[in-house]
Parts: sequence; C-alpha cells; structure tokens
Amino acid sequence: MATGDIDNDGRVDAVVTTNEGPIYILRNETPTQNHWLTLKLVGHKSNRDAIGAEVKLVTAKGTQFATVTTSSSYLSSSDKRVHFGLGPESVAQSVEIRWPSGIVQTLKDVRGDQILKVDEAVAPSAEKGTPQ
Ligand SMILES: [Ca+2]
Repeated sequence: MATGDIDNDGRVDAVVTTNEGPIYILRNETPTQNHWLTLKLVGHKSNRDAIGAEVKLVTAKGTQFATVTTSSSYLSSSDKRVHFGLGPESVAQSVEIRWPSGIVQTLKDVRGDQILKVDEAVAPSAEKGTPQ
C-alpha cells in the first residue's frame, strides 16, 4: 500500500496492490470543511528530495510534527510531500523545517489549502515558499 494525494485536493488517497490480483486506487472523497497544507520540500544543500527533513507545524489548535520519507509499507513508496490537516484553522502560525544539512528554516502565517513548494534556504533571501 502507498499513500499520497493523487489528485492534489488535500485529501490523502491510497493505492493497494494484491498478489496476482488487481490494483485498487482508493480516492478519498470525504466531504469536509477542514483545512490542510501540503509541503513539497526541495533540498539544495541537503538531498534534493529532502528525505529526513523534520517539519514542525503550529496552529492555534496545537503542534504537529512530520518527517519527510517515502517509506511506509512493504514494496511501495509513498508521496514524499508532507501533509498536515489543519482542522478549522485556515492558516498555520508557523512551519519550522529542520533540513538534513542542519539548516533550520521558519515560515510564518502560512495559508492553508495549498501545496507549497519550499526550497531549502541556502541564502537568507530564500525564506518563502512558492505555491504550486
Ligand atoms: Ca486526494
């Protein structure tokens, strides 16, 4: 089984294979008013896929953590983008990224309901992300 947002709508989908059987694509079509944020991290000093980067996201409702990885299940590779559910909050107060290189990058007041590409800040001017 692999998970990821196949249709980029903010709801995580899944793909399941079976031995000598069909592949199942489980599209998440759950109706919801909740907000979300997906981060696509691009390393420059760190590895390009940002594998191992640790992300701390803070909203008014609390703090969440995630680590960039593709591993999750047997013989599969999942979406390397980091997905956060924001619940009723439409903005993340802060997003702190600890890159494998040791660089720590913090974004403030990040709007939800978007896929945000974040380049590793190897120069002080590269702090902001780019909506996808
Ligand atoms: Ca989806």
